[in-house]
Amino acid sequence: MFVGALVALLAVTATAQPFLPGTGFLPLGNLRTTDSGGPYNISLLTVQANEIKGALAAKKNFTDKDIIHFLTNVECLEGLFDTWGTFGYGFNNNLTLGGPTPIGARKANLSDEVLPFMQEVALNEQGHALFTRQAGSDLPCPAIDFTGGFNKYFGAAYNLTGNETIESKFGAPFDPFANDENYLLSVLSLEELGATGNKGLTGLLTNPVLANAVAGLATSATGQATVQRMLLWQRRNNTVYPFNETVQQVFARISALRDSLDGPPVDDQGLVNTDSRTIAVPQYYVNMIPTDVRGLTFSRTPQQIINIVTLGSLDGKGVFFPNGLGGAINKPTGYNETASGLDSFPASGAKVATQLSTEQIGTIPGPKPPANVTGELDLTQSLTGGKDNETAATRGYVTESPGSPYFSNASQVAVAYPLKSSDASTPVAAGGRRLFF
Ligand SMILES: *[C@@H]1O[C@H](CO)[C@@H](O)[C@H](O)[C@H]1NC(C)=O
Ligand SMILES: *[C@@H]1O[C@H](CO)[C@@H](O)[C@H](O)[C@H]1NC(C)=O
Ligand SMILES: *[C@@H]1O[C@H](CO)[C@@H](O)[C@H](O)[C@H]1NC(C)=O
Ligand SMILES: *[C@@H]1O[C@H](CO)[C@@H](O)[C@H](O)[C@H]1NC(C)=O
Ligand SMILES: *[C@@H]1O[C@H](CO)[C@@H](O)[C@H](O)[C@H]1NC(C)=O
Ligand SMILES: *[C@@H]1O[C@H](CO)[C@@H](O)[C@H](O)[C@H]1NC(C)=O
Ligand SMILES: *[C@@H]1O[C@H](CO)[C@@H](O)[C@H](O)[C@H]1NC(C)=O
Ligand SMILES: *[C@@H]1O[C@H](CO)[C@@H](O)[C@H](O)[C@H]1NC(C)=O
Ligand SMILES: *[C@@H]1O[C@H](CO)[C@@H](O)[C@H](O)[C@H]1NC(C)=O
Ligand SMILES: *[C@@H]1O[C@H](CO)[C@@H](O)[C@H](O)[C@H]1NC(C)=O
Ligand SMILES: *[C@@H]1O[C@H](CO)[C@@H](O)[C@H](O)[C@H]1NC(C)=O
Ligand SMILES: CC(=O)N[C@H]1CO[C@H](CO)[C@@H](O)[C@@H]1O
Repeated sequence: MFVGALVALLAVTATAQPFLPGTGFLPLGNLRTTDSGGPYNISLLTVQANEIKGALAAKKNFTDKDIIHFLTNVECLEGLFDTWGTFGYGFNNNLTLGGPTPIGARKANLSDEVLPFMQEVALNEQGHALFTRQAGSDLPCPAIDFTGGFNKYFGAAYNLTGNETIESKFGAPFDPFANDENYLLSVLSLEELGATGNKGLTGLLTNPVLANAVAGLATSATGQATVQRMLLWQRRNNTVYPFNETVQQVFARISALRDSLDGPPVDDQGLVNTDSRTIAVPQYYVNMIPTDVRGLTFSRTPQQIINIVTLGSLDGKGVFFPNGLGGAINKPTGYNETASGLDSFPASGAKVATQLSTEQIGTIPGPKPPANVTGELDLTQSLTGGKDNETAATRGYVTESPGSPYFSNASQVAVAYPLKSSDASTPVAAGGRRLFF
């Protein structure tokens, strides 16, 4: 029966071209397997455990179809912004299914150094929207506002309150299409919501075919974001109009804003690591791939994403989505608020401020060149739990007993090829250093 179902599934999949929006959903539980190799000790994977707990709470009784519908909203936002900015036009009607042209949509003023990369990103994003259609989403793209959206979003990153706008504060509105810097900052602001949000969905989709596809969305978005970070890094000292701050400073504000809107976890990161506690690279190292201390990318729940793109709007409307998101997953609130851990985020449903405020991020120190050997030693010390003084050596999430090893020595992993040591007495292992933890 299982084999029969699989063959039938493959046959349907292989002949399902062209797709018919609104069809093609698979029954729940297809191809589920169980694993008898465990139990596994995941007690050290606190970041991942919290992400999954929060995500399961967020999933409630939403179906795979609801998740695919949610993805239509965010892939329309990203894909339309990238396609308009790069090519000067939007999706064809098979992708929008009648959704309107976003407010403020136009071709961006991009240099030849940036344009080819953004073309690749835009075409990838169109593909992502196509995936949601082929997976059965029949929701039209929602109403989207690029002009108001980016002005409110960047305004919030500058902590503008009340009637204050970017125009009233800085003398001109923010134009996301104005030049390489403004466009890249805007694209990356959204890209990493896709990267983290899509990853967060992979463990929640009941159907593994859909989960596999959404893992592809997440890895693709992460790759795109890394290219964008690199392009921004190369322009990090350029002044951003109208803020009169550098690219690096403006992006640090965006990162702090996103982190303040996604609840307790400290996950969002700037172009340089300025928070030594929670990240795989030492302080002031370049940070093209934001990860936890294990080098694993982060996840966000749909509700966290909605809280970010609507700046904590309780009804899920405003900023980029003037009429809200289509489908059942359309509010920042709505999951079990009595469960423990991150499950309760956001407790009140409102904008949640956490560890990194825009005030704290304030002035960004200039990037220091990577200090090779020092950093390597810091990493070694932190992984083995030695010399933990809550600076570069303090990573991980156990803070109650500073100084004690956070990592056990239950396992080991090779993390790097040996670097030349400035200290002649420090032995360097051949063929990769094995760190015990
Ligand atoms: C839209 O889809 C229909 C059928 O699914 C197809 O015939 C048509 O060529 C598509 N249009 C475009 C512009 O891709
Ligand atoms: C489950 O779904 C139904 C129908 O959509 C809804 O009325 C109900 O409130 C949901 N229950 C929970 C706990 O989310
Ligand atoms: C915002 O502007 C409106 C009218 O333009 C005014 O009534 C209101 O008092 C202003 N609010 C603040 C906080 O300045
Ligand atoms: C396009 O961007 C370049 C480089 O930033 C700038 O010099 C030029 O003024 C911009 N053109 C327009 C029309 O905005
Ligand atoms: C921009 O900031 C610099 C200092 O960082 C300052 O010297 C300059 O006057 C500012 N320019 C404008 C137009 O405000
Ligand atoms: C919320 O979670 C708590 C703890 O896991 C559970 O006891 C309670 O039944 C849940 N409530 C709902 C409405 O699912
Ligand atoms: C934002 O501005 C308000 C006053 O308008 C101030 O009280 C608050 O501390 C500021 N927050 C940050 C994070 O800068
Ligand atoms: C940016 O400025 C720093 C000094 O603050 C300098 O070391 C670096 O070379 C500059 N990088 C670029 C790409 O302009
Ligand atoms: C923390 O430990 C590192 C490595 O031992 C050392 O270089 C640094 O000075 C220490 N910082 C503080 C504030 O103790
Ligand atoms: C799981 O690993 C943690 C940390 O290494 C250890 O303290 C704990 O005893 C382990 N649990 C089991 C059941 O092995
Ligand atoms: C492993 O951990 C145990 C208990 O924490 C400790 O006694 C032992 O020395 C450690 N072994 C190594 C190789 O670090
Ligand atoms: C490329 C680089 O950063 N090299 C540095 C490695 O570390 C030594 C000692 O701190 C420095 O002298 C090098 O400049």
